[in-house]
Amino acid sequence: MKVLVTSAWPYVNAVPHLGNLIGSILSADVFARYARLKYGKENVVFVSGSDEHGTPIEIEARKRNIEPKKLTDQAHAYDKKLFIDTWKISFDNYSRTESEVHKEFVRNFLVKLEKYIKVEEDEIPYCEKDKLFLPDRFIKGVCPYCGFEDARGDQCDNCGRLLTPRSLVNAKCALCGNPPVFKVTKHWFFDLSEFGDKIRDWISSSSTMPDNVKSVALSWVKEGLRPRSITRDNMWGIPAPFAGAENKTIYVWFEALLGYLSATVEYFKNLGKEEMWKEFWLYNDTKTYYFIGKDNIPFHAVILPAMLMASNEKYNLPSVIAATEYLLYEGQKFSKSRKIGVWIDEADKLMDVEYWRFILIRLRPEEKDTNFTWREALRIVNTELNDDIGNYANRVLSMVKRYYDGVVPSPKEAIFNDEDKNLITLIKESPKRMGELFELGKIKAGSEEILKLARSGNLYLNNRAPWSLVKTNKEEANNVLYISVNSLRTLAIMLYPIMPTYSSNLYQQLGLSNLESETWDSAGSLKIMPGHKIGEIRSLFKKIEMSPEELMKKLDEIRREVEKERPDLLR
Ligand code: MET
Repeated sequence: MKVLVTSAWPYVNAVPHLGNLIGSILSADVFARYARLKYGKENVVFVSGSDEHGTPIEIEARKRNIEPKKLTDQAHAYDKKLFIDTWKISFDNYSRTESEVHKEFVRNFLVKLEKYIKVEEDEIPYCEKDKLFLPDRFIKGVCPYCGFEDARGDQCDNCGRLLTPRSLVNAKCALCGNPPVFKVTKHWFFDLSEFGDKIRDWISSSSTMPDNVKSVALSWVKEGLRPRSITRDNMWGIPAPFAGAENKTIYVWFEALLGYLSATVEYFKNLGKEEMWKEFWLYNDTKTYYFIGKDNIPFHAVILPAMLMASNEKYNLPSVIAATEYLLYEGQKFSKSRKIGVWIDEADKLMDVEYWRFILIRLRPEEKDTNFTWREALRIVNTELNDDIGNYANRVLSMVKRYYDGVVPSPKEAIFNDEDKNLITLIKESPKRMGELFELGKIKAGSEEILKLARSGNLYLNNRAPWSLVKTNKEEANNVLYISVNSLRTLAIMLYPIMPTYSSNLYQQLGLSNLESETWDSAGSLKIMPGHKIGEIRSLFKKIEMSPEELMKKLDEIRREVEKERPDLLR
């Protein structure tokens, strides 16, 4: 079986914040790391990239009077480094929509949709001062649904509704602020109307698609799918491949979505295995996972599948679209302009990145919007990570060292009692349950299994008290430590997708090496044998001794420095 893992392509014109990170890329990374252990490294490909076209960048470039590509080159490099080097995101390919492979793929793909493409005249707002059509974000105004003051021509950032420029109240040119006129221009439309039934049948029959995704897709279909314009009069973008559309570019969503395909093509091309991408897109025995924020559901659950269907190539449709709800920051929306939140180039200077990864997975807004608070972040590190997991590991390892000179004792199965057997069952079942939840896109729920196992292990030690058993009943003490040392191997493997370095550290303390060569399916077996010598012990995690107020104060200091270093586009 092949597994394709994708995460939404971040717009390159803003540094992602922690909500963006957990919504897409970090969740996808945790899943990809799990999938490699479960299905084998060679059967998993994880792609994403920078979404770098679109009006906001063209606006910025115009304001600064430089080429948009200059701005995106810098910003792409900045983001890519942050993801890969700082946040340990294990992309197989982090591409960009300016990649030549992508541009060529998009142009070839779109001409294949010919049957469903219509040319129509459309009235587009036009700024007479700037001599420019004003699609999407070139135009701003008040959202007709929620009254948000800063809505864009294509979508309201507040309520998430898709908009048309006509529907905006008090529309203004985003560059000069003057009201636009409406001018007639020709555009190329992708006619989605034929795909309503197909999308409904596909999504409602899926047993793996999460409910929030199903309900958005079905309500779209119910409202009726209409032709959507896929061309723009912008200069910055991929030139439209249609005859007569030489001066137009492709609307950013219709090409960025194809990045999932083109980045897979590019990955294998770079490996010199040009045909192999097809195994991930055209063969039946593949599962495809998309990790996105909820505002992106219509594009992934309706538009992308419709494009794939329309191409007539039998591409695999998404198996699981794991769409998160929103992460709030201390009760408020993240806001760049109001500096509410934490950004991914700041967070790593405040706290260990793997601690962050754990915090964010534990706060992943899986069922509902979730509030990030510093108090909760500290609780997660100090209680869950340090006490529940770290102390448990340390208790077990120290006892093996103290009572057995670091050598794992021999169990005697005939005298296993119920508590022994229960922990063995939990060792066996926890990774299995975690994997099943992960495969439904439930990453936070899956992570719960780690804590359940660690807490049960702690209780087991308390109840069985091996420190006194060693004096009164050595055989039972042997059993307890044999079983609990094995539970640590299980825990290390389960922790790996979230905390790759710390889990490897635990694995080494167990006297084992190369955690990445483990398999998920073996995580629940008791593979540490009697006579095995454990490694050197040290405490795994440290408590954070700062208060929320102190952390926030330090963040302010960090922010002042970081903002100076950001590339132009990201200031
Ligand atoms: N750039 C989009 C966003 O951040 C996602 C594109 S996914 C192909 O919402």
